[in-house]
Amino acid sequence: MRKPLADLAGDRQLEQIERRLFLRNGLSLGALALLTGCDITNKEPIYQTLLAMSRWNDRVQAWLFNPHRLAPTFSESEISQPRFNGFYEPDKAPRVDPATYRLELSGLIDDKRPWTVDQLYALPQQSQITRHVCIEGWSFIGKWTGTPLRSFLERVGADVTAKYVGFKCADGYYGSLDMPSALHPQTLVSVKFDDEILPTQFGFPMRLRVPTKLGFKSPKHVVAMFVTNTYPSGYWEDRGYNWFSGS
Ligand SMILES: Nc1nc2c(c(=O)[nH]1)N[C@H]1C(S)=C(S)[C@@H](COP(=O)(O)O)O[C@H]1N2
Ligand SMILES: [Mo]
Repeated sequence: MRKPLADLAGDRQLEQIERRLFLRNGLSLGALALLTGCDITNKEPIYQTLLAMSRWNDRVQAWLFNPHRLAPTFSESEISQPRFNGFYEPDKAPRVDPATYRLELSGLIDDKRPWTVDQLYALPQQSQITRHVCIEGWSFIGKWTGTPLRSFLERVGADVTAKYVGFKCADGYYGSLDMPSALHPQTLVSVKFDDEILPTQFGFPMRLRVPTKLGFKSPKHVVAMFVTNTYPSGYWEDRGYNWFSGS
């Protein structure tokens, strides 16, 4: 079989381009994931490019995958204008009542008692300033505060040898993470944005923040969390996006 063009370009050269693009601009990861969603069926020259891109995406992900590798962090002065995204207009973001809100736990978790907003706020918190990258091709740098998902999972006695952590949201959105990503030190159960209680549009009362992955992997308005060995998929994954989508 003939080698694809990407191989002819030489692995080293490709690796350098990969590295440069990724380091220069987190958007390349989103752009790549988007490209790989394309149905490559014809033999146009673009086919070779897309094929290379698709291999490239997998390779970037494999290269990036390291449970100890940290997403870049930034300083307060680098914080930029936030941007809303959802599968609806911003004014349709769900209004969760903090008085009746409960985070429901299920699956491979010992202590399944639901959590109130106040209980979530009482958890030890840490802040991080990271870049949020949407697959649509935009990003911003923001500050999120909360407790590491790892500590939360340990506290409720989750089986951290299980494969997945799944999330259900107040707006019907849903998503999931592989356990190593869930246990990554920067994966936060976030209750604040920009030092304030999470605004409605940005996920009140609790959202995940997963800076090692594309934005759609960070569910907002989380109302249920479960640990499972059965692949839970996600809203955008069911519409063709790559599940791993990050490092
Ligand atoms: N509940 C819920 N979570 C969601 C979404 C959504 O539509 N509903 N959109 C995802 C996508 S595609 C992105 S880019 C981010 C947007 O988060 P932001 O509004 O804080 O920028 O949330 C993700 N989490
Ligand atoms: Mo997104």
